[in-house]
Amino acid sequence: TPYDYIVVGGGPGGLVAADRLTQNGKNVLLLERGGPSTAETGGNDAPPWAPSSLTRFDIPGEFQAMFSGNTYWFCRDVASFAGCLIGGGTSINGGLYWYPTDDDFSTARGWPSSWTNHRPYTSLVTARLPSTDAPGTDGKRYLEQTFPVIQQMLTPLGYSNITINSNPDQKDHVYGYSAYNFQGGKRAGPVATYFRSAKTRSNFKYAYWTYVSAVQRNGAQITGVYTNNTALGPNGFIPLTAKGRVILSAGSFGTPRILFQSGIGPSDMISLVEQNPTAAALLPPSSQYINLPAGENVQDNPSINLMFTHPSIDAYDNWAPIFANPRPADAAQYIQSQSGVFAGSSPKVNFWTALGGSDGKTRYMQGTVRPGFDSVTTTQTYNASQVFSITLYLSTGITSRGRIGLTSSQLGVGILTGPWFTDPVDKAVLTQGAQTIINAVGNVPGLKLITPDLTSTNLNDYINNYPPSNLNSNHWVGACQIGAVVDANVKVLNTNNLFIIDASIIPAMPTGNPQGALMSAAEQAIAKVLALAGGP
Ligand code: 6FA
Ligand code: ABL
Repeated sequence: TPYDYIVVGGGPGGLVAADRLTQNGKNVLLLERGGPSTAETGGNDAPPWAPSSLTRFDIPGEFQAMFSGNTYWFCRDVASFAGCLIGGGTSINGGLYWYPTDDDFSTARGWPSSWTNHRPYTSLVTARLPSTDAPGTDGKRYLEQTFPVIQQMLTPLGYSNITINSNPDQKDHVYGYSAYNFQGGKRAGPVATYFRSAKTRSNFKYAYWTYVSAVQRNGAQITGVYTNNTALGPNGFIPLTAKGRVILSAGSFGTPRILFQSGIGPSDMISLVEQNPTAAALLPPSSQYINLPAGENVQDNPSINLMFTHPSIDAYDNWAPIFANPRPADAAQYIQSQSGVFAGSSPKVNFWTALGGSDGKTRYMQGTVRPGFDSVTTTQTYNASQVFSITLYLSTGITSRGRIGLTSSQLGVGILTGPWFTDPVDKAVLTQGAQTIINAVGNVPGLKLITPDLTSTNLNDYINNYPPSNLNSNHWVGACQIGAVVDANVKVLNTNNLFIIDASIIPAMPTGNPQGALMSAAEQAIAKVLALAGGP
């Protein structure tokens, strides 16, 4: 059967799009390469201590366990973390959720002027998915020992304590409890909101385990999608209706790959596709290639970790036993009432500040504070049960950009040019911001910085020697940015009916972890697609 709209990818971008399209009466097919996540989507991968209705994707406190074991939820053919299951990144991420700032959608950040009025769209998102900074059903916070420590550190620097999402535009010298997109003590996000309502409509169909390799295209006109799911059409080909449209929502790595395999993108990328016989067979004739900078000029926050100890901290056994052998009282409390430590993920406190650079530009620095650590490097003895980490991210205002794309004719995707610190001013500003935080250690009795170990190294060397892949924050934007790859209606340039709605259209790094800004952008994008004449 031909469809009016085929949405490729069930991450936050695709789920917002599919829900609004079906709400407006359109016939929609959503194709997701992965499988279920939370229990309501058919998932049953629960920790041994929990009933199958509480999967690892439902339980926020299982977040740190996403990085060990058989991590089948990450895309195997993406050389960076990317969620390959329904919900995309939102089914496996830390759940930090920030309402966007006005600046995030400003022309200064690369948005067309028709996009700067984001608030009505942000309100649509926050009405369906309000944030919470006390995620359990009992409204209490747990494992919050880092909060008073951070408070004592930052207050003398002039920071104030705010409810972060009550004041989205206040991002200078502020801190507060971490806010999440969880509901009722469980991971919620777009799956428990947009996907849930789309599924109630008869004009909505979706398929898991369906990998889209390319769109079929006759010049500017898309006529269908090529998939590996032969149950959906002969050889897995699914046609569009005459006025039909395809929306690519396969994420920052997945969407450019589909473009390349459809003969859209830089010539070096398409030539790798030509070298792969299976993929080459699906390309349009070379006279129909569309040269667009897909994958180029991407951004991701450069981030570094600082590790500390303080006698008041409970490092929560560094989250190691949470899947197999959690603290019994915490597990029991969570099963009984979806409250306690497991109702939240690892980040507990966030802060932001504005920093000036030698180029006269303002950049924002975000701090994310969590009990536990990734890797401590120190010559000092320290008490591992008292360690907490501050991840410092440089966000809005960063000037560095890089490139992602195909790494070989095997068509895996990854980072071609790291986007971190390509502009030395970004590095200098993050170093300056980190120094200010380190200088505040003395504000708190008993607080010790253990990494970087300043008895054996200095901050500049620590940052200069930081392994580039560890600077990765998983916050990729810009690969198919508005103005360069898509137009102001998110239509791929030089095509009639191919659209993109995912993080790749965002032209520059938003102020916080991006899923809130992305969902607002998706609401705005789908409204523009629906309003655009010529569609089904
Ligand atoms: N963002 C936040 O705001 N807060 C966080 O705490 C946070 N944490 C993390 C995190 O801990 C990790 C480990 C990662 C990887 C990301 C985090 N992010 C966080 C970033 C956030 O999750 C992403 O910015 C966000 O999910 C991006 O949304 P998109 O819609 O752009 O893309 P996704 O990758 O989420 O979804 C793409 C979907 O398409 C997936 O379901 C994938 O399986 C599917 N897909 C890909 N290629 C496909 C294909 N060829 N055919 C069919 N389906 C395909
Ligand atoms: C995010 O937005 C980042 O993308 C994640 O990298 C981050 O989680 C979460 N939010 C929570 O702040 C960290 C984990 O806490 C680390 O243990 C892990 O090593 C790191 O992600 C991997 O990038």
